[in-house]
Amino acid sequence: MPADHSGTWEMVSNDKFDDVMKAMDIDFATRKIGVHLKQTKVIVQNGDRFETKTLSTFRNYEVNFTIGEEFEEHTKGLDNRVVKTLVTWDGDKMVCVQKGEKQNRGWNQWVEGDQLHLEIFCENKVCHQVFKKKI
Ligand code: VLZ
Repeated sequence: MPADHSGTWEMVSNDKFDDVMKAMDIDFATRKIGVHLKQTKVIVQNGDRFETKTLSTFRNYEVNFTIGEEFEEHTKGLDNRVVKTLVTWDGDKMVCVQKGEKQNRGWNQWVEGDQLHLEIFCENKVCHQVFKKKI
């Protein structure tokens, strides 16, 4: 049984998101707004199939994937690149590798109690986001 990431999760902290946006070459104006957003993560999990939405007042980001199946991801509204994405399980941790122009790009996501943790990395920068499960 894989870990259960499903639910609606509300952001409680977002450490070094600006650094990661900068590493992705996201422009100053977008970063100024982006860094203050309270993101909401909506995850629907059906076995190995995931539908995810990251929502905010400024921009939404949607990505759907199946564990173990590489796909082409368009990071629309984020840094607008095309990457080859693969998500796998490392125990209860979800590990995502995004191959493309940027080195060491991807994210790790795991659940601790009623919190969802997400590390987003790009080049030598790491952002740590924490979300709390909405009841
Ligand atoms: O997360 O890929 O949870 O499956 C941020 C949008 C989206 C709002 C971040 C800010 C995407 C826009 C992170 C300002 C530029 C991501 C996955 C794991 C989704």
